[in-house]
Amino acid sequence: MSWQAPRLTPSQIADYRRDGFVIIPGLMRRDEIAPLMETYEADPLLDGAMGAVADSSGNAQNVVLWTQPGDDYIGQLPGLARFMDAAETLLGQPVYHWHSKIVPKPPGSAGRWDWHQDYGYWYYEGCLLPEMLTVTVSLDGMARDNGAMEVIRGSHRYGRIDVKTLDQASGTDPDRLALVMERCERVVLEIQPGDGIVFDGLTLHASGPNRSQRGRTLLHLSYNTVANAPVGAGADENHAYKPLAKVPDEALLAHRWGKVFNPGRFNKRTPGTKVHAASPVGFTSVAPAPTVRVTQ
Ligand SMILES: O=C(O)CCC(=O)C(=O)O
Repeated sequence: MSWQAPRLTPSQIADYRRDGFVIIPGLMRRDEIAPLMETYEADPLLDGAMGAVADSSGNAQNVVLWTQPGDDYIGQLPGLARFMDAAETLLGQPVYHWHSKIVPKPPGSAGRWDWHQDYGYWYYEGCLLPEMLTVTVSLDGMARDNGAMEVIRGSHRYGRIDVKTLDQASGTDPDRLALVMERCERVVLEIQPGDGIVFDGLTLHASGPNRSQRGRTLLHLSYNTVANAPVGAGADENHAYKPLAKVPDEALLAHRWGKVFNPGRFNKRTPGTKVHAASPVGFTSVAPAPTVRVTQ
């Protein structure tokens, strides 16, 4: 196999440091993504594991989360060398898997992610330093009309901003957010299937409803530095340091996995509970938005 998975270039590293995010075209191949999308399209609730959190208007935003690596396709994703290498290059230290998510927006779904910094929540989960980031891959392409992710360029430099209750959900303190937005550019991340983004745990981000007839499905793989494993009252077992073995980049194409996901693969969520139990303000779990089979 002659294909080489991309590695960060010096100019991409410089972009990340300046902007708090960087786009990496072609981070996954479409034939690598295909088994996952075929499984999702055949069963958008992923054998009942798909959950949702309420946005500030109470709309369901679908999400499924996992923390444990494993020998299934989903379990191998966080360890893929290209993702871990990007995280270790940008954080400058060994990393471990914090958690990963699939975040679908079915066609016509209203759910949004209100503006937030991921570290706004991870702070309450016992991570003393904001040395955390997320590698995101678009599985089916995103644009303004299908709920593309948006970021605020350079917002990572403003440090941790308080999380506040926003009607039925939570998000970044709106007064502080407005001041940052006056000073920084808001960027809609319009990318193709397989393109990736890496963004800092302090980068403000959000996404809107899917007003299109196309799905919008993102894979988010979040990493923490080993030295920053959670401590104190907020620390929970799911996010504790566990070694993460690197998986060769060719593992997906070489079909070195059995099933797309094994039984019990995803973490459980109970509708009506706060997802971030340790945070004074969290996300409330609700029933998922109706899902439709996506045909494109
Ligand atoms: O998938 C998205 O649009 C954003 C997801 C997000 O911000 C999160 O999971 O924290």
